[in-house]
Amino acid sequence: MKVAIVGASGAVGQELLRILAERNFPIDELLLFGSVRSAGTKYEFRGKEYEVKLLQHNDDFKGVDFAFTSAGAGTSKEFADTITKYGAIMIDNSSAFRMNEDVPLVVPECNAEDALNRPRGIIANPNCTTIMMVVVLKPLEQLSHIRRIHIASYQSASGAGAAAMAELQQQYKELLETGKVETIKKFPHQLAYNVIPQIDVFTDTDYTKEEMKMYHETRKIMHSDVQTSATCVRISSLRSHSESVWLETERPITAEEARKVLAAAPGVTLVDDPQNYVYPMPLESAGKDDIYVGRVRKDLANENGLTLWLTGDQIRKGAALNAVQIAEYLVDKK
Ligand code: 11C
Repeated sequence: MKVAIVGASGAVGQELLRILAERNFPIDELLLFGSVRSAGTKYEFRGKEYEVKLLQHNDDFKGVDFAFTSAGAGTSKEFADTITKYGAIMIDNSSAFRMNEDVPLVVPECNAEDALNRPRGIIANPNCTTIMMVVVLKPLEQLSHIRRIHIASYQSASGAGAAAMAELQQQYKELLETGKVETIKKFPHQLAYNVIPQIDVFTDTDYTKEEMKMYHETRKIMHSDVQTSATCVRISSLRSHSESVWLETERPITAEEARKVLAAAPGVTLVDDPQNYVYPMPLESAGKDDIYVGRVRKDLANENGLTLWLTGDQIRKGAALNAVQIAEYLVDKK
């Protein structure tokens, strides 16, 4: 396979390199692309050094089988035709095409087969908070249709990229050294020792774009009429997002039933022994592949309700790993 990574120097690009190596993805030729800033940087992959080339409108994508793109929605929109012109399958981590009817939005544990119908040669990777949640919802949907979901998310700095992670660390350093935070660029407020109830910009529904992504993307991936109301919050953990999820099903399902299907579900690890202080936490799911779920219990406020807590590494399953799993599915289908 000839594989390209667009946005190779970013947090997701770097994770893609690690995951492709770890999972032994069949690569004969690897091309790395980036902006003017990262062009010329060298990265090692399976013992060989690769230099990042400047992404341009030319024939660099000729012969490429899979192009993983993670350089923002603007770049994806601008370069989609250049990337797919010679038949490369573009697996796009940005929000550029997620809701387009002619672009499938795929989480392999939920709707892998949607990846087979891609008229534009583009497959979209969902937003991380959505990916993590639908992996857990899918086995529950098989027990009974999920009608409604309420979510409070607790999202790490990693969701805003490598520079945002560095900014959070810098803020703690500045607090220690001077007692005051000087560096606030990537977040609307100081994040160190704080909680910010805003991720992305506000829309005319008074929900943020991040919250609206959870509404629309969940319906598209699950082929469902489910209604979702989310409050997405940035917290000062470094890596790995968490979500508190309340869901309402058509028939009431018990916590025991839910635990049983979750324990058997692909991509999910059940960590649910609260009496012994055992539940998912972002520090423990950071760097791991699965979505960790626990605190499964009946919702006291809704007789058809169930509530649970989940954590997952936003850079891995929330982005790079999900993209690689889509490519693996397509390689298997060839
Ligand atoms: C965050 N979920 O945590 C966002 C990052 O649509 O792919 C991913 C944004 C996206 O800030």
